[in-house]
Amino acid sequence: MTAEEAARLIPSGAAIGMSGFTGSGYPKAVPQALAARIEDEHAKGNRFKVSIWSGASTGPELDGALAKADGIDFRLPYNSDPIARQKINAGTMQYFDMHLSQVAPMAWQGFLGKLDWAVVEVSGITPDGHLIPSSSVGNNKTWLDIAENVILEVNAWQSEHLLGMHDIYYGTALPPNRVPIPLIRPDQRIGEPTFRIDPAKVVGVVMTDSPDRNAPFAKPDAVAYAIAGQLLEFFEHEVKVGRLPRNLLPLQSGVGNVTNAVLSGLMHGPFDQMTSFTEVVQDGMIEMLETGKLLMASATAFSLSPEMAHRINAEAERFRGKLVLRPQEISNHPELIRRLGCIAMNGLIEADIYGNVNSTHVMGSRIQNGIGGSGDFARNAFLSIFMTPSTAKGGAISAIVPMVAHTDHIAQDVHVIVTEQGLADLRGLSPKARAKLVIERCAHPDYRPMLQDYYDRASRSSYGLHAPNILPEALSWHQRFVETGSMKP
Ligand code: 0RQ
Repeated sequence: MTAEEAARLIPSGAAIGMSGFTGSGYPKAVPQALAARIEDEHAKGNRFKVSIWSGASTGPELDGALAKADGIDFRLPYNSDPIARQKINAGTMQYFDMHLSQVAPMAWQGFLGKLDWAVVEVSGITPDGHLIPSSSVGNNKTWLDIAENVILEVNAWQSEHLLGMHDIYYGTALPPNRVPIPLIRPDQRIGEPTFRIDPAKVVGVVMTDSPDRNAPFAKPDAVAYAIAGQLLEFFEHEVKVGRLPRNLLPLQSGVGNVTNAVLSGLMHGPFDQMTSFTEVVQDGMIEMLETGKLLMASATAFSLSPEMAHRINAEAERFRGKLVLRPQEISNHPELIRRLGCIAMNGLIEADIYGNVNSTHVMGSRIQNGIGGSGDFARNAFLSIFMTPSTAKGGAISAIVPMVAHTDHIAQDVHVIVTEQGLADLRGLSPKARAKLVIERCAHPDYRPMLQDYYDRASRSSYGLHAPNILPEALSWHQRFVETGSMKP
């Protein structure tokens, strides 16, 4: 059927499980047709809103179009769309930001309510009625299993040679019937190459031919390279003292400028035969696969530049043995991250002198994206690293503050903090020892004396001297930014 016919089937108030993860594998036609329908209904004075559940961020044709139409009442679990972000922060869209590994189990547990519809992009349908996943897996298995009605978008832009790259594991169960997940190596396949689907639930199939939202990567700047340099030196040191093997441990890397610079550093560094157990495969990883630096990568989605996406589509067959795409409850599963001993590398908004990290809320109240998989990995990794430029907004904001205005990752889950200024290895240190290192190594010189002064005065007057703080002053830097546009006095 056409996308418009499919969109006409979905009523206002529906909860819809959409495919899609970091700009890949999301449906492109039905959400836009639904947004147009919502705009029509609103023009007639009728209320029309839906709830959107996804894998992670999607694209402008989905979150962007529906948010612009004021059509989203409730959204989970991760968003990076600027229009949706603006609506969430204006208080007109409800948003439930949650750990990505927990979405599927929570959906089965019924905590999220009933899922009425699934709209899922696939790259094909096999003659025996199985679905060939496209460029992300995300929560699709769960949406297809639990939704009452299913609409499929079959996207001809996605390569048919993706068949065989995915590993869809059907062995998860709820307590008390949960059993260990039999994965002990990142390259292992424990599931099936396709999704199962009850054909009776499929009420529509829409053909599309549209590319994923593949944004070009910004070339890493000097700050990103400085951070990457610090980190590579640290890895070499850890190998030398015998705390990491020569080929490191399975790498998890967040997306963005800085992590891309780290990947590019690893590409030219001394480590070989590395593996990756992560959430998204970016350009840097594909380049490392090509040179053999990286043996394989396991993830739940691609997040590629347009050129690289084109290449993967053209050469999917060649990469099939080296890439595994899994459901996000498996790619981000705490049990597997702990067992494999991943090295987690994620970005942050701000960290405090004691090592607590805020990944999500600017000035404690305005959501940037969401926690994504950072919590799944940080808590369970062998080594949990957070990286950031030491300042934001042209120096008006210090990324190192006396107290974070929102906490996503408690100090226990933050082993190492790296900025372009330096690296602080916080493992095994008391709060006071952590503060000394974070101020000395990570803070920008413009803010270092201010932090030292705060810490010195707190050490004299704090209610307790385990993690000294001056409560009325701890968040005053944030308040100053809100009032004056700068954290500087
Ligand atoms: O805003 O675009 O308006 O200029 O935040 O910051 O420096 O470009 O860094 O792209 O690596 O994002 C934490 C947001 C960092 C990301 C975060 C503003 C800054 C800019 C982006 P502008 P940068 P990055 C698994 C891991 C959570 C999810 C996660 C993230 C924008 O890493 O979403 O880790 N993490 N997933 O100006 C005010 C500060 C700021 C600040 C940065 N202190 N105050 N604004 N910004 N620091 C991977 C996946 O989930 C796929």
